[in-house]
Amino acid sequence: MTSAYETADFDAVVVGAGFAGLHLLHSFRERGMTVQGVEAGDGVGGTWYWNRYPGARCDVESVDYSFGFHPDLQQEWSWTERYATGPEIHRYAEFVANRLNLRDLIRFRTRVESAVFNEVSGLWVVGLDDGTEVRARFCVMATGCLSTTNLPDIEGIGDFTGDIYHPGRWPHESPMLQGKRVAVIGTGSSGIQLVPAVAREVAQLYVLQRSPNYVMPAQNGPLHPEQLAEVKRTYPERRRMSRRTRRGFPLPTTVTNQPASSFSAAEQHERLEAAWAHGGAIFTSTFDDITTNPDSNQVAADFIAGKIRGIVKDPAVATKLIPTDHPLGGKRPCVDTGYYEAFNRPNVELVDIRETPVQRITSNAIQVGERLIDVDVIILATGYDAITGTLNAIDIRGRRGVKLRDEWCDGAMAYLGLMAPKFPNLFTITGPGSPSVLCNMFVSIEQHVELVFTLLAELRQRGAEVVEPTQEALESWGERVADIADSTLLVTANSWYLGANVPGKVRQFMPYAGGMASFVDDCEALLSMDFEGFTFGDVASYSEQEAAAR
Ligand code: NA7
Repeated sequence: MTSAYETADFDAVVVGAGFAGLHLLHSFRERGMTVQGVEAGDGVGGTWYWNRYPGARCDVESVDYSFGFHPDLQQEWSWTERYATGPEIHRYAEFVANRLNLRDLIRFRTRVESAVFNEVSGLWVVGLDDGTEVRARFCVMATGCLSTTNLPDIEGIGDFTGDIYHPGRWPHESPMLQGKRVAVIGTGSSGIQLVPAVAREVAQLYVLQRSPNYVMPAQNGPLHPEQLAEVKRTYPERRRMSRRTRRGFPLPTTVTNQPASSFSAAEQHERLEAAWAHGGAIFTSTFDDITTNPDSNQVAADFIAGKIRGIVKDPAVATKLIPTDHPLGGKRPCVDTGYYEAFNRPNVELVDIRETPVQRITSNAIQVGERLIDVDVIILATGYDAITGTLNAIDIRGRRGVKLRDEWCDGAMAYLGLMAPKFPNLFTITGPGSPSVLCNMFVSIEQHVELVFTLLAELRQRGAEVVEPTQEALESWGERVADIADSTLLVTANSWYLGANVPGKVRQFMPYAGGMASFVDDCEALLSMDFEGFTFGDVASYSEQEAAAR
């Protein structure tokens, strides 16, 4: 029997150098373990490395969209705006990598193609696109929830002779759009951020909308030094509180824990007005039943419709911008600066492609119904194959060669969002079955990274070599995740949370919708019951079981 430690190149391999990857690399090294990071891009930052489109900005407040695990990081870094721009967040990623001296641990410009568990050595053999392999005892997928683009299959798209961009693959040398005729297809968060930024530059902007979305104002502004100093002074408590909330950041006073029905119509309006003035997607938590009670949801949705009518001067355009096909919060609410206002500009036209669909793309135009719209540039703000897309793109094989993508073909689920049976020592940070995208991603990431190291400490404590969840634990977790989602209105929208945006993808609500505080409680309860749902063993016993099974 070969010992795992004799043949491993590293104790761990971490796939991805976004924020999860950076936290993991630091944490492995801090524990005296050897680790290799692998990253497809030639820099750190993940989402913020790739998303360099005009207007890119976070929809969680900057002071909360940052690491809490290292006291020096949060004291040394100073955010300049309430909601940070993409470039500022990217600079923050670089600051973290430099400050913690992580770059030397990462192989950049290298894509992971496969990860295969060797049952004899108990090692993960990770295949890279340069033809080499890395062997490690632990393999952690820190590949991000929104990293594989969803590109529409529109007839003739290959014939277009102008430029086509996706926000998540925006050229690092930003293209000149001045004076151009530009079409944006897609009105999710990316499209909604792009539109006002691009409208200022271009000759003509066509916004091709299949479904309108609910958009709430960021009410962004500079962060004043006194505000920042107060946040820094209270950071430990702020981080602790963030884990005790649903969304992973402290709640403003505009949020009540009462249903809409406990207020008169005038009080409801007053509260919604205050939430609108406060800004951000937390508007959807103004009453505690907005995402569970259709009546409450309608009150808030009607309020937004009124705002849209008040901002957009052309009543016909305003009507088209008002969502009617999904409840507020059913799709990820968008946070903007100037989206609705952009439709008052003479060079911006809303094109309703639900009413009149795109027929095809020609060498220089998009054909919508009978109309040919001449354009120089097409921006495909059509989203991502979320949560599972990147994991399924890697050939991940566990015990007996079982493929993760086959295990997930009828619906993806990981125990606590982190581990799947038959895939020992493989971890999926913010994987399906965890709060991930429904929560501040930094809180989701930090909680999951801690969970990894809690499991590794237990492994060591037990003198075991491999940890994996049981099939029963996975199934019961999957039922819990589905039950929580079914108790909300979130399952009624054709959202990427459900995989509904990708043709052929199984329709299944992937994130844990009970909120971060509840998820933390669930995890702690299971771990306190002698690590309920996990099995700890050694490689030899697995190999013997496998030999017997054959
Ligand atoms: P989203 O939120 O998935 O939005 C994609 C948009 O593209 C949405 O309006 C879609 O309309 C539209 N879309 C997708 N496919 C097509 C086709 N084939 N034709 C026309 N329109 C299409 O992606 P984003 O990048 O904006 O945001 C993703 C997340 O990134 C965001 O929530 C933040 O967390 C950051 P649909 O609604 O499906 O009718």
